[in-house]
Amino acid sequence: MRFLAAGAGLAALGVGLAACGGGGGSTPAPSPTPTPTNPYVITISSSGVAAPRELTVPPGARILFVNNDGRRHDMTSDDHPDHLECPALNQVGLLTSGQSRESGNLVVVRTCGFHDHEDPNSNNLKGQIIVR
Ligand SMILES: [Cu+2]
Repeated sequence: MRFLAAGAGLAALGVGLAACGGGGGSTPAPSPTPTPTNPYVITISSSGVAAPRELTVPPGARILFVNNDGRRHDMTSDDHPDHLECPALNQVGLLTSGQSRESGNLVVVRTCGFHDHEDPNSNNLKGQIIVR
């Protein structure tokens, strides 16, 4: 009886190993935590040009400004120098080289001009965000 019991035990163990081996290779990797992405991005290129120059967004959107230029840019709402048109844009502010920052939520349906406060006459650094 003792051998029989031992044999049954080994058989059960064998089945267990086979089942385990069969599924071992296909275990899915844990999915990484999703990074929040903002589809509304204005990028200042290495040649100091902001693009896109015109961007249409729904009310409540935030705009991510990315500074890929080698120098800093102070991105603010029109008008200059008061910056009162769309105050949420002023949250972007000073971006050093390589820095990026989001605006506040653009909740008012209107067109928001922006510019580099330190270079207010540069058309390369001006643009419009249409909130509608
Ligand atoms: Cu300004």
